Amino acid sequence: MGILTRTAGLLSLVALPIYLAVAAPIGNLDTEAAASKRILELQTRYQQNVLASISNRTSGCTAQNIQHRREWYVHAHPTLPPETRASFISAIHCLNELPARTPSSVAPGARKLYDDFIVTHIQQTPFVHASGLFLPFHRHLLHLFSLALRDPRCDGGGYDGPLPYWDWTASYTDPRAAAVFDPADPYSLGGNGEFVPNRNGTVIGLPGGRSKTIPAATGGGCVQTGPFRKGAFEVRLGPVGYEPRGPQGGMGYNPRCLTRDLSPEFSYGTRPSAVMGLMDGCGGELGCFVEEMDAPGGVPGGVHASGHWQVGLDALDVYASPADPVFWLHHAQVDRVWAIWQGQDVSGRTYQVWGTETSGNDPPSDNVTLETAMDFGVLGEMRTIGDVSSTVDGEYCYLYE
Ligand SMILES: *[C@@H]1O[C@H](CO)[C@@H](O)[C@H](O)[C@H]1NC(C)=O
Ligand SMILES: *[C@@H]1O[C@H](CO)[C@@H](O)[C@H](O)[C@H]1NC(C)=O
Ligand SMILES: *[C@@H]1O[C@H](CO)[C@@H](O)[C@H](O)[C@H]1NC(C)=O
Ligand SMILES: [Cu+2]
Repeated sequence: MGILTRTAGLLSLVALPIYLAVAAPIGNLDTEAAASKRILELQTRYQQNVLASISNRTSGCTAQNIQHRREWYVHAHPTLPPETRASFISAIHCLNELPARTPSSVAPGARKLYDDFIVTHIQQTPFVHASGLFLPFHRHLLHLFSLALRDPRCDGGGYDGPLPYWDWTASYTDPRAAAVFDPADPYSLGGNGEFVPNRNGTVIGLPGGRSKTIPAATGGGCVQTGPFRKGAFEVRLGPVGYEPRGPQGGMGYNPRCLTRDLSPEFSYGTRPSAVMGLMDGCGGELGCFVEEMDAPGGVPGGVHASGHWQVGLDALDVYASPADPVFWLHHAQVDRVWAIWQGQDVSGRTYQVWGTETSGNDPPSDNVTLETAMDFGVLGEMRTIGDVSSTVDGEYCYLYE
């Protein structure tokens, strides 16, 4: 976070055109363009390898019935048509209306089915971030969410399509330019939070008792546009990971608007070359891959945290971040990067494990194995790491494109 990026933040406050505001920190456009191209090459190889590995199957997950998870909306990539995005958004609204299954003794603030996902994420945070459970846990959480979106009680039977992802490498120069946050598109996830001048930074608590101040960026208040704007979408649980915390440790009833604070400083952490640093820099070593991916955000920083931090506020809360629906698209992209990495060497990488059972290994815990179980609370049965390692061998059947 050097002088250059801070300059970009100041420029953006005076509302210069986006390309000017972000010109300073980009560094090397050619490097990033080359890295983007290389990611697509690795994705093609992953697709070929995974499809080859299932080419002889006549039942289960086959090349014919595999689901294709696509990007939300980027001009150069396969895109989701507006009616698909509308259906996805409307199913999220539906989950935010259906009753919660979480007992009020566990989380008095959990009122709606959407809250069940936030509760499980809050409860599991001490185990599933900066640990050997990070990627496996979130892969299954996404799957459970995609199943929940098909609730027959929702209009039109909910959303039964593949989960979309947000390719944050495409908008690394400024998340305000990302299609997912396009305030003018009624089928985006809505724009920035309202700009609040003179805000203090957000002090976030990280697992293991550490904390970090995230400087105020370009928003800071309620989301004003799109389907999750103030008045159209309610957040109830949290905050847990920053002040002022919600009642009862963030599990109490705290109805409020969704907030965002899009940051062109932290989006630099999700530039294409950061992904290539994982892919090329770590080779076939899962430990390197996970540690780099899940490192704190910023520059340099891990792509996972930088994805959260560039959205800010609700999405920044390590515990309650599923409160912002962009969580699902961000984590699908994290899962995509893992899947592409696994797919470079299907037999050598798919069932690798690394790390321990606690965040930052605090308190010290055992190394995980393929038999290590993960708890999803009211959302579903336990799963082991081995159950969720492959996107085509177990209960999943999807390919990223
Ligand atoms: C598919 O079947 C062919 C012919 O039996 C065999 O040579 C090939 O190794 C099989 N591929 C896989 C991935 O099992
Ligand atoms: C910012 O922090 C300072 C020092 O803690 C405090 O006095 C001030 O009221 C805060 N400002 C806002 C807008 O919260
Ligand atoms: C866990 O794995 C690390 C290497 O990945 C090893 O150094 C350590 O001894 C292992 N711990 C236990 C308790 O097996
Ligand atoms: Cu998480």
